[in-house]
Amino acid sequence: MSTLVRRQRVASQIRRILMGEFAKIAIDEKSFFGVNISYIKMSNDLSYAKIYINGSDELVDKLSEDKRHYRSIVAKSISMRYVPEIIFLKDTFTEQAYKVDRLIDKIKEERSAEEYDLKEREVAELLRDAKNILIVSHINPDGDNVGSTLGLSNSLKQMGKTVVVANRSGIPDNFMFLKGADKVISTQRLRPEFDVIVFADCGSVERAALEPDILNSKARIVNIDHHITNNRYGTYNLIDEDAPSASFVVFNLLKHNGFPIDETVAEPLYAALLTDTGSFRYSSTSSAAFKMAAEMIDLGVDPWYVASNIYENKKPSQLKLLGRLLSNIEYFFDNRLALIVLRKEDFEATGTTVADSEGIVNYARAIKGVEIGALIREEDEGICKISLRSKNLDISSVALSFGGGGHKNASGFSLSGTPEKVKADLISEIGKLFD
Ligand SMILES: [Mn+2]
Repeated sequence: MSTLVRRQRVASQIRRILMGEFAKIAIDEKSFFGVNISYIKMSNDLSYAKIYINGSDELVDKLSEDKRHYRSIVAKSISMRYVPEIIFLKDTFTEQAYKVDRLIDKIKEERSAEEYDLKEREVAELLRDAKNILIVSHINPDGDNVGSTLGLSNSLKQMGKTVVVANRSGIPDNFMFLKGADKVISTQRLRPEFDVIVFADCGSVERAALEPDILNSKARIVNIDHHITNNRYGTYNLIDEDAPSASFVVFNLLKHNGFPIDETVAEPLYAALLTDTGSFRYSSTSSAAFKMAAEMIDLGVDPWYVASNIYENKKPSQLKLLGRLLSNIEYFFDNRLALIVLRKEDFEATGTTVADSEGIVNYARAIKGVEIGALIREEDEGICKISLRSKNLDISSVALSFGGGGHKNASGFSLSGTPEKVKADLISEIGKLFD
């Protein structure tokens, strides 16, 4: 046997014996918990073993004091004429490697922050040079869509730009109090006359449902978003996945580049932040979210005015719809999935429209023990829209598998088929998450 092989064999025997001993001690002695031998260096003549310990200085001192004891333990379980002397040393290599790793992470972080700042400046320059700007978001807009598009538009208008905000499905009633909401037009009424098209809070081009002549015009596309699933369709993609709302991305763009931010800009941006964080409840509610909210309030935003307009403005017909669906919630997988199906006849019977069901899926998630809440909403011509909400599981993968997108806790997609067919497909896909 070569001496190298022999050295390695003895080293691995010593490692096994000592690790076994450490594990025994760790039962009563906390400082031994998780202690590890990084490596063992045997002298050529096997007269001593340097044992590198991944642990505190105190621990290595303690081991060194008892090195004779450990040598005798090794002697009992190993058949050698001369048992190597044992020397315990602190393993500083692993520690250093860890420090180097942290350093590399930090450099990478700094570099990507620099890249982001650069992109922000490029987008600002593009907007500063543009004359005609179109701002859009996705169909059936939510608060973040409405607020980020209006906040951006109100600022750019103060810079003398011609700005049009358009949405295929119009603005929900409870956001009509925001300045500029009454000026939003349908995407079907647009003409291809824009230098720049800004998409805000819109994960893919298709969701904005722009007419082909608008989309294929020479306009450059700015894609401002915070969805992880955004497919980076813009000429410029300003995407901050850690942002609590798209309005947060807009706010920083305006603030860092000295664009006007008065109350008429702050109010829609705040409304967007409020709604997208679930009134500062979701895990996206970072300290940065509260800092932005504080700045908005300093600019004159009245939180109760905004919240009461958005949340305490329901029509009796909406509550009728709510009552109808609450009594029809279905449960699957030992109540881990709660499912609401809204059919066309539900809207007809209560005199409501699809827009009146915004936020309804949250009732399914709000139930004790439920991990995923789902809403299947029958829309036009055999198309269903599915909204998913989870407490902790990542459901963006389910939405992605059906061609949709979103966040970890809130995702959605559309499928063609009857509600019954869609329901069966959805349940089987969600089942995979519970396996
Ligand atoms: Mn959003």
